[in-house]
Amino acid sequence: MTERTLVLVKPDGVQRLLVGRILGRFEERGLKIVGLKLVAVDRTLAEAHYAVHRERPFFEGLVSFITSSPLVAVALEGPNAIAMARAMVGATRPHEAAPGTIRGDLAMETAQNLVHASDGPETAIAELALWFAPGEIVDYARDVDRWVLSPVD
Ligand code: 3AN
Repeated sequence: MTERTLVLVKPDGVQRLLVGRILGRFEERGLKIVGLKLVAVDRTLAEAHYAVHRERPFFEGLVSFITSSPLVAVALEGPNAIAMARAMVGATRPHEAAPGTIRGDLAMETAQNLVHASDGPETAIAELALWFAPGEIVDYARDVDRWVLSPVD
């Protein structure tokens, strides 16, 4: 099933010069970039994005981290894109993230774990609407898809 999901390369990824490498992993896998932008996140957007964590002790730290420096927001499309992006990102706590995942290869700390990826269909829809205005997500065909995607999909 074709899905869309939100991935954020968080401020640590931008500051560590890892944007190209992280986006490259998704792109090489075959996920289609359908939205992409650099965002200086304000407190309102940060609080909306992390609303489910509002009562958690680390909420304030999350908000101050994500507003501390720009991040890159990307909308990815593909079959099972939500689960695929989550699997590629790896476990929340980098010491539990499998080698070969982004966090398992590149991150050390939970509070600086480089990437966010939507965790389910409803979250993906809500998060894409939060981060991208309707015209900022673009439908287009890729010639390469006849070599990447099953023709019956
Ligand atoms: P994930 O990003 O893997 O979906 P969530 O949704 O449980 O993980 O947590 C959202 C973000 O909150 C994480 N990416 C991480 O940056 C931060 N976070 C989660 N748990 C902790 C914690 N115990 N201490 C500090 N930050 C945390």
